Amino acid sequence: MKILLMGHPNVGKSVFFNRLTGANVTESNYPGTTVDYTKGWMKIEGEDVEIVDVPGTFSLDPKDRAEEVAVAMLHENRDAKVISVIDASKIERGIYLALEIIEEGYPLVIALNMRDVAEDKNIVIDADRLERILGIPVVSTVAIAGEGIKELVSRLKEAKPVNVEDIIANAANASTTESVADAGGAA
Ligand SMILES: Nc1nc2c(ncn2[C@@H]2O[C@H](COP(=O)(O)OP(=O)(O)OP(=O)(O)O)[C@@H](O)[C@H]2O)c(=O)[nH]1
Ligand SMILES: [Mg+2]
Repeated sequence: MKILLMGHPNVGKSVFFNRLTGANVTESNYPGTTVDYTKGWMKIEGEDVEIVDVPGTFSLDPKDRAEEVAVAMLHENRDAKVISVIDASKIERGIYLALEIIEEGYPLVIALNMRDVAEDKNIVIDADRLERILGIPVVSTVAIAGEGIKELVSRLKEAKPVNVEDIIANAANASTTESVADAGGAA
């Protein structure tokens, strides 16, 4: 199995990578470019799994060479699972990339990283609710402290392709349920 760590620049992908892999990592130059990336290995339930620290990208519509490499790496690995690392304090920006990757049919889990930074800004994200809407695992993490990493790994087996139409339907349902609940509460 191969796992791609993907997300915006500076969201903690490499901290995740270092926590997941051991000493056995190799840094390579993506062919024909000056863009470097790192890959390594870990064992999950006895299986050797390759982990790739993909260069940061804001979207799948690349704006520079590093983003081109990130998108190419995704497309070269059609059978990979993706750990989508999102800065929980800037979730509305990060979720867009995750949705693009979901739309292309990749099985994905979301790490809502930097929960500590989000909390400092009084941002609290209901990971369970987001998980119900997206239909894939969403785990809050603080990568620098190792928090949530084990849970994230244990839930990788639940990563599955989801239909964007289903997500839209779930989101519509969730907001209806919420407004009904709010109305009930106010009555
Ligand atoms: N407070 C806090 N800082 C974090 C957390 N995770 C990572 N960081 C810090 O955020 C910065 C960026 O982390 P990196 O792992 O280098 O981010 P990256 O996604 O690999 O960035 P690029 O390789 O540039 O795309 C570093 O200073 C990390 O120490 C977290 O959960 N909480
Ligand atoms: Mg990095």
